Amino acid sequence: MGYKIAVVGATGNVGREMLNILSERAFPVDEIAALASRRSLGSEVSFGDTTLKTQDLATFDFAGWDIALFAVGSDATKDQAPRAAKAGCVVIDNSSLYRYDPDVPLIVPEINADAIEGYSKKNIIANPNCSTAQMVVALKPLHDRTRIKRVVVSTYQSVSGAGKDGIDELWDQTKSIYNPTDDKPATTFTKQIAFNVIPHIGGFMEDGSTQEEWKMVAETKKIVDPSIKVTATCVRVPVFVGHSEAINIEFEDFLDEEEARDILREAPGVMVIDKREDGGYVSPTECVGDFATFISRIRQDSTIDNGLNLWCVSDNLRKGAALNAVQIAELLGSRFLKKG
Ligand code: 11C
Repeated sequence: MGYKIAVVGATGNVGREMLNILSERAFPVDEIAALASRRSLGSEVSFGDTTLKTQDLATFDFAGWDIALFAVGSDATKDQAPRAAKAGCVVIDNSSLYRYDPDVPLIVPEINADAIEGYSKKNIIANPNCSTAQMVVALKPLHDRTRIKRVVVSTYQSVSGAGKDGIDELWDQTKSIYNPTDDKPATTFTKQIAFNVIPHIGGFMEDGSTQEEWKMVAETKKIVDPSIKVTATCVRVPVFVGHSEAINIEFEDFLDEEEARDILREAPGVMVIDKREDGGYVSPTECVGDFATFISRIRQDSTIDNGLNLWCVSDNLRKGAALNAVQIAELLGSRFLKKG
């Protein structure tokens, strides 16, 4: 006995991870549909030991399906998610389209599981941006101990955040550096990404910040606490998978680094790796394929009264996208949906 699950955008990086994670976590599935745009029709994707042929999203009938995990851009989501939701299928959406809608819960299950109660207003639940998801997993347990006033975060975001095109661009450009006759100019990113870093993710806002930076501010407020001030600088780095973040936190009261380490060790979804020796911290290549958000370099910031610094790394395709969506589906199933 299980659920009827549709994965929308099944051929993309996040869609494929959704299928992997549903299988790895033995999600109770009665029937599964891999949906894609017409462009990808006929291609096959793996679900555990089985192979699924993609079906056409535009004509798929969502009636009788329990949950649709959406991993397509905002335009396709705008066209198709309301149709699925109206047909009675609960949409868990990885795009940014509904995240700031007051009638749509924005959920990180370890942090604000109870907010899922409101899902039935639109039959849609939003999944946060990858850089926000891992940060709030680190912030919330500390905020519960001693309120956070302000966060200053700098991100080091992998190219997979920009999809398959981002991965291909880093790969092709890196090869072309060694073979200059095969020049690969930047098309997905605004400057060369191989052997470089780019302080620009998403479009520019009027105040000079980028959309990615704005998302980290707005989503942290919605998921954790609207009173927390966040300022972010988001940077693309030549890493294939795994976002890293240097986070500076100012608390209302003093929090000792040892106590912070103990709190984080006990926190759901967190793995602390923090030894003050060579290699006693996590880097992105080590977190690929893992479910955890890794925290290292926890230390007092002595330049302010109540400050801490930490380093936070996670697989952006997993906790930042597919894993969090599947965790939401698990939460929805355990609290609200009857197995078929
Ligand atoms: C990136 N964080 O790394 C973005 C990708 O709002 O879900 C995800 C964008 C989003 O480029």
